[in-house]
Amino acid sequence: MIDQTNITNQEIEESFKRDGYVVVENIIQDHDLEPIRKHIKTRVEEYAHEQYAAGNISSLYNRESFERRYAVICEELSIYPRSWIGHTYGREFYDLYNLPGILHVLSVIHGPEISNIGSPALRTKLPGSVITSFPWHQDSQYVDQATIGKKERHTENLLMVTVWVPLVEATVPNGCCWVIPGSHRWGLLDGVRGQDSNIRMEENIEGRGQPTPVPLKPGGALFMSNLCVHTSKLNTSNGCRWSIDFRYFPTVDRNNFTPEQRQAAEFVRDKMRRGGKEPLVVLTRGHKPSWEEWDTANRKLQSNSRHTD
Ligand SMILES: O=C(O)CCC(=O)C(=O)O
Repeated sequence: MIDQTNITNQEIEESFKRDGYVVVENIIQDHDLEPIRKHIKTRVEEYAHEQYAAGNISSLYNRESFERRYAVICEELSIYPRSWIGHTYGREFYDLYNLPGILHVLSVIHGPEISNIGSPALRTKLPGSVITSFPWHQDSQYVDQATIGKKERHTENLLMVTVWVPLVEATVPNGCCWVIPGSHRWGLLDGVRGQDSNIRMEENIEGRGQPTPVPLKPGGALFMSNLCVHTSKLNTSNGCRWSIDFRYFPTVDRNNFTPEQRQAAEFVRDKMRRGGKEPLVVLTRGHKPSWEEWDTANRKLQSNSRHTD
């Protein structure tokens, strides 16, 4: 584990190349995570009111902590949602993708011209939730396989980086991430997306490397290659393990690609655009979009897709 206050760029680069991931602590100031926590609290508050008004829950649970409130509501509803109940777009997300500590590490491990894919995963990992105990996978498997049961391979030779950020302390009991160091050198492995939307590997991956937990305090971030094999196990605590992860890839028009890499980068960009999300250039020697410019591009994309529906 690396503390950015006393880490050299060389150590970051070497760890990422050797292990396929690097953990950097103390890279984000706590107040920089508050807008995302506030976004979650606001939606959970609304949700509590909706469910209470519908007579589905007996209390608003407004004295519960950030970790407990959503967990208690879902417990009473007897549900384990796989996905976040709110949206994941807005100024707070633009700011998150552009946090200076994160961009610094990305500039070291990735290089000068990269974009955020435009859509994060806000994780609501609830106590006892099996559906959010993601089986061992590589992120390329999720990016490449859109259709359940259909194996597709697009991004094996395109370096993408997942940044995983805890919003509460991530521990082994509450289901922190686990990685297999060096697994990014195994290529894109066979795995398939099941009916529950989760990808499952076709081999016993734990027998092939050294599963390693990555407990992490808020302020730290885990940077993983798209080929790093990782998982997160059951949350056996009584609180929700809130976290957010987001992905970066080489900007399509600003890199010297091989034809195969260009195709892969275009695949990622086009997939995001079809879903109404414009990738956001975060590191560049050229023009970097402001929030207003990115927002306008997203609105245009969404209005075009409404007109072609
Ligand atoms: O946050 C988790 O529990 C799993 C995250 C993950 O697998 C990913 O970011 O690809």
